[in-house]
Amino acid sequence: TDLTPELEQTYTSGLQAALDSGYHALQKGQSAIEAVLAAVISLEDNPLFNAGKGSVFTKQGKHEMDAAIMDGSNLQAGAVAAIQQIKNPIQLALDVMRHTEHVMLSGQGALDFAATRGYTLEPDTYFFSQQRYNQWQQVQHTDTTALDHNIPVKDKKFGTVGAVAVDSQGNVAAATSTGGMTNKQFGRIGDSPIIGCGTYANNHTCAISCTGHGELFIRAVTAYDVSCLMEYKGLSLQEAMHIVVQDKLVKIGGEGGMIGVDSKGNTALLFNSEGMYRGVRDNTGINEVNIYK
Ligand code: SD4
Repeated sequence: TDLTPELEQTYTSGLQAALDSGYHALQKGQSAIEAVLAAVISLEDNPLFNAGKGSVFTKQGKHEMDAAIMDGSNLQAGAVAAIQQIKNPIQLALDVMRHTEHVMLSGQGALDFAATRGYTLEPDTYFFSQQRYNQWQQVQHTDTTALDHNIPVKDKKFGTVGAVAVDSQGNVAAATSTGGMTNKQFGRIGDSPIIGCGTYANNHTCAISCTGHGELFIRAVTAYDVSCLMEYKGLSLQEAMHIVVQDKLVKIGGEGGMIGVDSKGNTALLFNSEGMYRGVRDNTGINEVNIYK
């Protein structure tokens, strides 16, 4: 691995903490939605990952975040796009789902809505991390929209965060949150908040959360494509995800990966990128965190 033992340990405990917060929500009898919310909030609050605190820098040196959450039991969804200064974008996405008649709010409109729900704005400095700043410095004066490729440890994994869960009722949910891509254009929106692209959940098929080069994930309609392959071709989650990640995305140069779960509790975690930090926990005793290929 290209990580120092210390950094490796920090990533591992960050992932485990997120898994635990999601799992404990389920143990308390909460729904899959509450579980993915808890897991993603834990990752947004962790500056190691590219979501909430620790989000990457835009070309203008700001942090613009996207997030979405979806309930597979009724196909309800909420999303926010290109928002600044919100500590937990995934919470705001859930509020859009629960307290508006809309699915997605962006920019200032999303912030106006947040104010009506009692959110306060964090200063830009809250989102700062040296690692993301260094990354941005390397590409700031170019036209490159860097993937998360250039951090000092030469880590080529993406930092977007996501969670999928199934609860005891067989309801699935998915949540994704991201700062997007380093040096992205002001106003650029990635796949994460777009239902069916970076995020999707449907009890009849699966819940999916993606990370990777968003433009390609939008064009491939990735998350819904996995669901479609299951629904209309009768494929298993693993088979469907394999086609999308290892074949369809690869053919158009779409680097990244995804995590998924179906209503029976089958899971799949696949990527065509150099790596993907990931973990699984369930009630049969499986509790695994993996930061290696
Ligand atoms: C995006 N999919 O905005 C995200 C990028 C990502 O870690 O995964 N970054 O395109």
